[in-house]
Amino acid sequence: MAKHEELPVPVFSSLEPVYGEGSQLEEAQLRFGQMKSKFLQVFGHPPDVFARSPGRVNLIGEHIDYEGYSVLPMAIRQDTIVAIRKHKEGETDMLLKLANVNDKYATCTYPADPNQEIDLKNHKWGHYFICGYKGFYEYCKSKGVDVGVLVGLDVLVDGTVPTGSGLSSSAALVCSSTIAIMAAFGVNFPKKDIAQVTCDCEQYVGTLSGGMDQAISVMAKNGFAELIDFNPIRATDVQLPAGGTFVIAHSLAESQKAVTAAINYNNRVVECRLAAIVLGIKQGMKPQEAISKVKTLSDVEGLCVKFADGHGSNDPVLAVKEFLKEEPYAAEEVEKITDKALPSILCDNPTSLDVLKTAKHFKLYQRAAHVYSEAKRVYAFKDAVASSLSADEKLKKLGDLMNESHHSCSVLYECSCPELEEVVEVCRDNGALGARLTGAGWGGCAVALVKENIVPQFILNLKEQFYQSRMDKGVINKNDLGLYVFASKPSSGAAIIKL
Ligand code: NG1
Ligand code: MG
Repeated sequence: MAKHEELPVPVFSSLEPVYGEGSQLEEAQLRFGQMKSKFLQVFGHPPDVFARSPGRVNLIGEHIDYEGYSVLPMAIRQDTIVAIRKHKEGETDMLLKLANVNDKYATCTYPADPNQEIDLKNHKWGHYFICGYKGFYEYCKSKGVDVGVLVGLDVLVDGTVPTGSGLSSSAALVCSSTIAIMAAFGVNFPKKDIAQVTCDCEQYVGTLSGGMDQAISVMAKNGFAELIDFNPIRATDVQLPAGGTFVIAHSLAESQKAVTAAINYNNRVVECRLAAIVLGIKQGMKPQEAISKVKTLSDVEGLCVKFADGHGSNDPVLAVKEFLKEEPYAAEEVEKITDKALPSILCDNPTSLDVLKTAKHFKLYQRAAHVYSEAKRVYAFKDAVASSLSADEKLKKLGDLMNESHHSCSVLYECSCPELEEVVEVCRDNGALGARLTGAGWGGCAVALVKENIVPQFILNLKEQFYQSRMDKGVINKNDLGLYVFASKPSSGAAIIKL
């Protein structure tokens, strides 16, 4: 049997396989019905096909995907649906027309040209569709797949993943767009290839992001979290222990990923790259060799052999302590070690070069210590799940690892913010076994592991202790509370739906 990730995206002719039954199915029926009529109203034709892709919550493994390390997310039920219609031959309108169910997102139009440049100075929600559009054509070209002449596309989008929340609304949109385009052109590809293409093409919006969000959105399976490995992308099912539930709680600070947070995010990616190069050189690589070969901290992990912990395993965290200094490095200090100016080290990527315009110093020790320790926690989490511990002991261990992860994100990686610290604290005070920020951070959501039997009371307490004062101040509307704090089960991945 072909491996799950080798299979193409599943195609369904009804909503049940994706949305199950009960209220979730009813909601979905309503959404698809509304999309059909809105599509007809806006474009004068019905859509050919729909694609959907979910958001995700990362349980553990933060800011390490772009360093080549495995992460452990699960898909959530909130998703993005893209309805699409490919123009027929004879329709001369060579445009991609993008409409959104949500009035907040104005209709936008782009040329039907896969080589177009995305205007990063002028951020628009439609840019994410264009990422997928470019990625689709690049993939087809690399595989020699002929999809015919360029034609216009009509597109309608409906997303329920809260934006700027660390729940990957962006990847849900890029993945559902890419898959909808595939379906409109009558092709389908292995899920692992789509995960790679969407990961690469989301970078067109100007973030040096890793591949976690797209991988889980495309490859998730109902009922399982997934251990996602990179290079090549692979997903391994992780069955979470019984009796525990993950509760997602928004800090109500919006992480403006495409605008401001991208600066922080890209800054961390560059710091990790420099830390990796310096670690390589300190452990015997020639500067020129390190500069050309070392891209990520995982590239130099193998050099840390001297630091056996007494049990035969090597600990890169010890190498960080030995070879990097805790004080931030000035650019000149790094250049002294690398024997090369930073702009010429980072010249292979214009986004990295941009970071140098604002970054004045580089916290190599802290960033590398976070990445290596977080990578270990992901495996410890997976091992605990698979161990012979009792369900209660497992939950306790997972909670501890989540707490350690948060501490490392907060103190070493500095990707938290006061609101996230507060919501994490409130979760722990109310009996969470563990709580941590999830996603890129600098705002967005926390995820808490909570014993199933206390979940309703836990959520009530959060409402009282964290959200009530914000509702009083009008930060959020009482009726929307369910969008900001909710329990989540592992949901299914991307699908093509032909109704
Ligand atoms: P979100 O939470 O979507 O901003 C980002 C990156 C991930 C990963 C996490 C941090 C994108 C598309 N995704 O997620 O690849 O690095 O931050 O673990 O930028
Ligand atoms: Mg994102």
